[in-house]
Amino acid sequence: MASVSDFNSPHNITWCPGCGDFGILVALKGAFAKLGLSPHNVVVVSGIGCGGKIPHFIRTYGFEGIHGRALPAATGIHLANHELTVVAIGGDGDGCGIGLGHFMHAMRRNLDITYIIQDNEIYGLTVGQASPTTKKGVITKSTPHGTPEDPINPPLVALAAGATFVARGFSGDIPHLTDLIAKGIAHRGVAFIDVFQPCVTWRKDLPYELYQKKIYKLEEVGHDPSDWQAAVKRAIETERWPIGIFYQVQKPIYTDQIPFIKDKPLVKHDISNIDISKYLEEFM
Ligand SMILES: Cc1ncc(C[n+]2csc(CCOP(=O)(O)OP(=O)(O)O)c2C)c(N)n1
Ligand SMILES: [Mg+2]
Repeated sequence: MASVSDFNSPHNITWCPGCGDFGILVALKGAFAKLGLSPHNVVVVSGIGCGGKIPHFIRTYGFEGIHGRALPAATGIHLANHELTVVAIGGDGDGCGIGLGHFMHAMRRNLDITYIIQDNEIYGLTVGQASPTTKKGVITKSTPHGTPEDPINPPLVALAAGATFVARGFSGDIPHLTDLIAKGIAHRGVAFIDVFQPCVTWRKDLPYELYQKKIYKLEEVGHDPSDWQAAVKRAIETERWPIGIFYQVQKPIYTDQIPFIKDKPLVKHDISNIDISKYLEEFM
């Protein structure tokens, strides 16, 4: 059985000192180890951004795709071999800006994959523009008078789109986040985890201390994760910021409903006797 250090990558980490991505990386490795997964059974798929570099910093199979497209790649990998553990991960810009359509469709499909948003409420890699999750009125490089837009609320999007596991974590509480990611991966169906992740360079107005002051844990207030309406009420709270599992329900997963791959992943089917020459002729 693999331990946390088995997931250590030899590459130098290029995130800013103090970046919340470090906490997410440690929690992700911890969750893999906690579940007894081995590096060769796991694929971490990202888009582009500071957070999107994570496949380089963890020793599993990995794929750093293009901006906003972590989920289409993760979907393809999962449909080719659903015996692998597939974790898609990316920034708030990646998932709620250019990738928002993919985010919603992945949630409604109930693929048995996990999707994590590294939510620092800023475009980090491109040096500090407002993102879709930046709160109204916040001054950034691209919004010198404060952003005039209301933000997207990722857990609410996931709940509206039909996700069967919706949670939020905090990169400054690694044991809690590790447990949340492990529960998300263990969930049979799509699991979405929004992670509050301080950007110490471009969001100095949103430091660890503010998260610590505002956050409370859903499991400590008697929240019922099987109640969708209660989950929505928690997701739209603004005064205090709940973390933990908002919602979890069991529904048939995508691959169980496709007879050809239900019991055998696509990659394990014998294709040696399939003649595709007639289809190729069309393009010759
Ligand atoms: C198609 C395309 N559009 C825009 C960009 C430029 N770009 C790179 S990263 C990024 C946003 C990064 O923000 P986020 O996804 O929140 O990740 P973070 O850097 O904050 O972790 C953008 C707009 C790109 N690489 N590709
Ligand atoms: Mg970001």
